[in-house]
Amino acid sequence: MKFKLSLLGDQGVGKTSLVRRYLDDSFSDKYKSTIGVKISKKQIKHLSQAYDMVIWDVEGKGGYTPIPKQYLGGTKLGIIVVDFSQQGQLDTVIEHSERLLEFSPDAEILVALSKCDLVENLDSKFENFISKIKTIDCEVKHTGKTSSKLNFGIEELFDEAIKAIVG
Ligand SMILES: Nc1nc2c(ncn2[C@@H]2O[C@H](COP(=O)(O)OP(=O)(O)OP(=O)(O)O)[C@@H](O)[C@H]2O)c(=O)[nH]1
Ligand SMILES: [Mg+2]
Repeated sequence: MKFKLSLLGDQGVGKTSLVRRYLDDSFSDKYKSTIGVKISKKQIKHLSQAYDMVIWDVEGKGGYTPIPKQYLGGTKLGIIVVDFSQQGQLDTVIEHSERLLEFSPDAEILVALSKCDLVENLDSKFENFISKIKTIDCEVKHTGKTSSKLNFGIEELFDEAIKAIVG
């Protein structure tokens, strides 16, 4: 089975870094903004079934700036990346989920809280975020703490993503 996974979120939140860590276990402190979209593929196995995951790493856009329909259309899994070291995280989730669901109404949504290595009192902030996210309209299947820099939470996040569509 082949499916499309899209990463979306504001500029510079760490979408490309998540993909790079997941696909080739590397990280760079240098920031090179994605222009348009970068598509990668990964074959995965889940419960002895093989899947072709096509990852769309979409350029960061905030503030309801339009994103071409073909970037987000046909998405089975949407990972909304939120920089957890910055403010305004809940609004970001709402904004990007609305944008995704407009083009892919059946997409499952996950939230990746990125750059958690920079966050003090991470656990209490996480609890707080989880209680707030339950109050928003769209259904979020999973929210994970991640750091591409220190390499935590990423494998788990993609595992949860796959579980969200195959059970
Ligand atoms: N400390 C820390 N920095 C990170 C982490 N992930 C990414 N960064 C840094 O954040 C900057 C932006 O990372 P990118 O992965 O390029 O962000 P992006 O969301 O793909 O950006 P656009 O393509 O412009 O939308 C880079 O300088 C990264 O090194 C992280 O987990 N921790
Ligand atoms: Mg990028």
